[in-house]
Amino acid sequence: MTDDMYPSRVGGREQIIPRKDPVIYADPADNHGPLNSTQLSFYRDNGYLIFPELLPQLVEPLREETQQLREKLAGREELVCEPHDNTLRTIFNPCGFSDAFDRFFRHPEVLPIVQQLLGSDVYRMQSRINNKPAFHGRSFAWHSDFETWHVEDGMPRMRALTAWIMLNENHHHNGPLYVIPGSHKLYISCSGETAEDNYKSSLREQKLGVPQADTMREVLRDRDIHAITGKPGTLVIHECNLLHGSPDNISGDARQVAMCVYNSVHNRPQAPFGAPRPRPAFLSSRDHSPVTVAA
Ligand code: 6CS
Ligand code: FE
Repeated sequence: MTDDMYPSRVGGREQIIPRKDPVIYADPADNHGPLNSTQLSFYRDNGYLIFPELLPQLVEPLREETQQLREKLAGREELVCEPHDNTLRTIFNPCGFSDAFDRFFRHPEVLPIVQQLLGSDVYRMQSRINNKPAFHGRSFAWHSDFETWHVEDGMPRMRALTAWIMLNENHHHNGPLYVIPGSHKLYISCSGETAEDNYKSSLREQKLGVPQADTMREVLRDRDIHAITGKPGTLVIHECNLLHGSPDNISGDARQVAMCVYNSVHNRPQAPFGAPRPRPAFLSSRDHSPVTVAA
């Protein structure tokens, strides 16, 4: 294992340490990517980008496909339920089981943005559909995805991001994603230790890698919370270390999004930095071959 630049859950006390990696890996001399300099600086400063209603025509086919995946994957580990009942919380690896999702996450309007930000070819590490059912959908605690991927999957550096599309309207009442703009520049090294197979409970309710209240108070002292809302077909990109979470959905509308995690081919996982063994492939793909734009 190489040096651990972002130790977490390795027996220390919780603390905030600075990010040591760039946010944008695009070559500054190369201005051929789809994002302009205003978008690049927004992403650098805030850690996310929103493209309102970018691909509305793809929403209906992807919603139909979601319904089929529920049936196709019944009884498998890829389906994860809510913490307190058996309503569906997450469908993992839609890209592995559906051509429509596979093509969507290689779409010519999506993949080049990802490649520009990460400055390289990328592979798809994880994909998921988050369902947030009406009345039953429970919160996601504040967390950095990178913390989990580093500790449990062995992702060495911050050179990854998540792209996601809203499959229905995400509004203020159905448990939208909350982000803390700028928080991707801090790393929260957490306390605790990761037991074997932590993922079996963490995907229903994450308890490790969740910063304590005092730490969050410190983060929020000079930062705000922003709720990401939008119409169906809105695309969002968020940086792997951006602090985010979401509240319970007590409204009558589900809140459905499809997400894909892209990692640079130059940032392949090593042995986990704080867990006994790597998580299964449906959470961290073993196929590191670069993805290409769909025809
Ligand atoms: O486990 C994962 O890879 C993702 N899921 C959760 C609930 N937290 C960390 C990360 O976003
Ligand atoms: Fe997350």
